[in-house]
Amino acid sequence: MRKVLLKNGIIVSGKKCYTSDVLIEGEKIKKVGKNIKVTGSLCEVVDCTGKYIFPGFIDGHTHFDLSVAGTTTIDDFNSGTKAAISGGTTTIIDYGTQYKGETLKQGLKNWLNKAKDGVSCDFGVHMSISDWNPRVKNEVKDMVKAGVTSFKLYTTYDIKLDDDDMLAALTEIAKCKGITGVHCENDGIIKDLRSEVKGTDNKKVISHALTRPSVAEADCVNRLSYMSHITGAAFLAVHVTCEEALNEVKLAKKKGYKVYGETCPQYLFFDDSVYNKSFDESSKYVCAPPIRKKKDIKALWKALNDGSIDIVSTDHCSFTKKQKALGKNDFRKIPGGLNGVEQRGILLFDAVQKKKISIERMCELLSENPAKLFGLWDRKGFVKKGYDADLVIIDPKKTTTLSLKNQVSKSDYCAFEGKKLKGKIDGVFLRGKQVVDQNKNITDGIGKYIKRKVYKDVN
Ligand code: DUC
Ligand code: ZN
Repeated sequence: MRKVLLKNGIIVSGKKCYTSDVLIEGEKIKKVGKNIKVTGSLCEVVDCTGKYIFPGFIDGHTHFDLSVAGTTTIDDFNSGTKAAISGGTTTIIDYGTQYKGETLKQGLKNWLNKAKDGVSCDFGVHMSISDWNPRVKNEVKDMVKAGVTSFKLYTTYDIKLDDDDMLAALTEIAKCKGITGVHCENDGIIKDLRSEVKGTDNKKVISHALTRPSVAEADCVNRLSYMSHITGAAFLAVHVTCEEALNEVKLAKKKGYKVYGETCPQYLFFDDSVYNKSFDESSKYVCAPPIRKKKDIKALWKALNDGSIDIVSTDHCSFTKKQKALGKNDFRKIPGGLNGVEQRGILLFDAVQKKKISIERMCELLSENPAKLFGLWDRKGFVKKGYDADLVIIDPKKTTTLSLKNQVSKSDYCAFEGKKLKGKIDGVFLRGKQVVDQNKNITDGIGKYIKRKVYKDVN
C-alpha cells in the first residue's frame, strides 16, 4: 500500500502542539510518533521541520450552486470544493434545501446531484427544512440514516417556519439525536424596516445593515435557545455576528442548554464601514446578517477565546460583481453572501501569529469542534491513528497575500483583497493523497460524500 511519511512536523491538536512524524498508509493515518522508521523504498518522505501539521479543516457552512435573489451562486460544487481544498479545507458541509412541496428525500437527491461533476474535497449535506408536514416528520429519521445528521431552519426568508412548525421540527430532530442550525433574524422586524426604506436610501448599501439590526438577530437566538431547551434539541446559532446575539448564546450555555455558536471570517475581519463606499465596493460585502460594528468584532474575538463561539465556518456564498449589481437601484435586490472558503484557514493562522487566539484554539474552531458537532468525530478532525489522513501543512515562516490573482473561487473579486498574512499553506492531503502542493497546484476530483454520525458535545 502507498505510504507517505511526514517527518518532524509540529502536530496541532486542541490540547497541545508537539513535534512528531506522521505515517500515512493508503487513506488513513497509520502512526503518529517520533522517529518512525519505514522499511522498503515505496514510501514518500516529506520533511516538515518547523512546519505545523493540522487536521484538515472542516467548513460546516457553505452554499454552492444555490439560488439567491433570482440568481445562482457563482461557485458550484466543482469550483467551490476546489477553492476549499486549496485553503486546507478537506471537508465541507453544504446547506441542502427542501423547497416547498418537496420531500426531504427529494431535497437530498437534488443536492447530491449538484456534486455529480466531481468534487475536490469530501463533503456532507445538512438539510434545510422549509415545509413541515407529517410526511416530512417521518423522514427525519431517514435523513439521519443517510448520514444527514444536521438540519437547518430559518426564521426569515420565504423558507422560514412558524413557531409551531419550528417546535415540532426541533422535537423530531431531537428524538433522532440530530443538531439544528438556525438562521436567526426576526422576520417581522426586518420586513417592517425594509418596507419603510424609500427614495435615495434605496440606492444606499448601508440601508442593508440598518434594516437588519443586531436586535433582530439577538431576539431569535434568545427564542431558539428556549425552544431548543423545551424540546431537548441541540441548537447551533449559525453566523453569530454581534455582541447582543453573543450574550444570548452565553446565557443559554450558562444555563446548561445544548446551545452552540458559529461565526464567520467576514464578521471577524470587517466592520460596517464596508457599506459606506461606492456601490460596487460596498455591495461585495452584503450578506445576511450584515457585517456589524467594531465593538461586535471585539466581542466576537473574545468569544472565540472564552468558548462562547464553538466553530468558525465561512457561509461561502459567492457572486460576481455583475450579480451584485442586480441591486444597483434597490439594495434589497443585492444577492447576499461573499467568498471565504479558501481564505478561512490562513486568516485564522495569521490571527494565531498575532496572538489573537492560540493555535490549539484554532484547531478546535476549524477542525475538532466541527468534527464533533457535525458527526465526523470518528474519522476526521484529529491527527490520530486510524483517522482519515486529511492534513494541512502550514509554514509559519512564509507569507500569503490574499488576492483575486491567486483565488480559486470563480468569483471575480476577493473580499479579503490585499491582506498580507503570516503563514502559507504548503501542502494539503485528502485521505492520504497530496492534493495541494507548495505552489498551489491542485489535484481535483477525488472528494466524496461522507455519511455522518450524530453530533457529540464539544467539551
Ligand atoms: N445569508 C447570506 O448572506 N447568503 C446566503 C444565505 C444567508 O443566510
Ligand atoms: Zn448561510
